[in-house]
Amino acid sequence: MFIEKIKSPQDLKSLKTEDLNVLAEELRNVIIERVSINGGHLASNLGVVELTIALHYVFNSPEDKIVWDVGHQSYSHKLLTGRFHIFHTLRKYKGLSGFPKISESPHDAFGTGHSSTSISAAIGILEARDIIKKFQISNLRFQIPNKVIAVIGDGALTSGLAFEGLNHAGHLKKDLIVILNDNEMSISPNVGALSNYLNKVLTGTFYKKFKKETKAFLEGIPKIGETVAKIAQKAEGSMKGFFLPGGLFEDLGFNYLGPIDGHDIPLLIETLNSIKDANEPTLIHVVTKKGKGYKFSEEDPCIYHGVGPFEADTGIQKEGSGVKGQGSKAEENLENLSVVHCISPLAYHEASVSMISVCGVIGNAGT
Ligand SMILES: Cc1ncc(C[n+]2csc(CCOP(=O)(O)OP(=O)(O)O)c2C)c(N)n1
Repeated sequence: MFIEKIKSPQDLKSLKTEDLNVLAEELRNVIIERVSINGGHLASNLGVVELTIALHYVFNSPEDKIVWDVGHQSYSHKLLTGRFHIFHTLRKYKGLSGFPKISESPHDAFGTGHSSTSISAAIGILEARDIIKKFQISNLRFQIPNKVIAVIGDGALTSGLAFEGLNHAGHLKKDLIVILNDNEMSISPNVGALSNYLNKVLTGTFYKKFKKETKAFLEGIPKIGETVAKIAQKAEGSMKGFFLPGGLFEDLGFNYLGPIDGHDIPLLIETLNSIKDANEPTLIHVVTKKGKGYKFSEEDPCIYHGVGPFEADTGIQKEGSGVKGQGSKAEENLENLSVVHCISPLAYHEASVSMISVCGVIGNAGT
């Protein structure tokens, strides 16, 4: 197995690109096996396997800082940064944390659990880097950071704190890299205006509308209009890149790339290589499938977001794992209440507080 030999991301870089898909399969198997025994976050982790490989293949952690938002998708990151041999201790007493933890590894750039903090945290690291350089501060007990990458899901991006970060980044114009991991899911399906916007981007609505309107406009120009429209149509391929999505992020001061297939490792590597030395804020819109590669979590990523122990072959949750179908009436009520969080912030708050208590009692993976 490749994964057994990877003691640090440097070892990963010695693999051929054609071996990386095999590595992705290995990572998925290790994650499914371990979560089925220890419980934990499953669907979010399975969705970012290829993205994590590509990030560590292109960047140089720990000098380059990867900041995982929420942190519930960092299992592949842990496995590729020298923690494979202790991965069996995941979420156990004195074992590996289920989230990035600064004291656990130099590769964990920021401790998380709270959602939507990654962009602001990444800006903080960049600011510190530039102050150290500007004032030539020496005798540091740590390496000066180089590039900083925030990886944030479309669910976490809907929070106000994430927008503060985008706003700040667009103002500072530093070389921040934001990876938007868009799987159209929060814990449950994502809702809201931003979600609608991203959905339009994915379905190409913007481009189609632009194309229709531009064609009509060009054709309306007397005499030369039709010819110009024909030329424009021929140039469609290249125009697509200019006029497709991302307007919202461009307006906030980001250079926008995407949407790209988040399971295509060569494409991810090529895209990351193309922007890694950019000196302006860049956002790459990556599209992934939550729960990817495991039948049960692909079919129901919501149930497999955070799970207690289960049978890996059948996906059936084990007795007392505290998830759907096992619980008391109170738990059922809380579960019903949690469904409401999509529409009512107050109900969401109440549901979160209640669910946190339930998670504590039943040993579930958490929210
Ligand atoms: C402040 C705060 N609110 C709510 C949560 C609960 N929570 C856990 S993951 C998550 C969002 C998950 O969606 P996304 O960021 O798209 O990641 P995905 O799981 O889809 O990969 C939320 C809201 C949290 N961790 N912190």
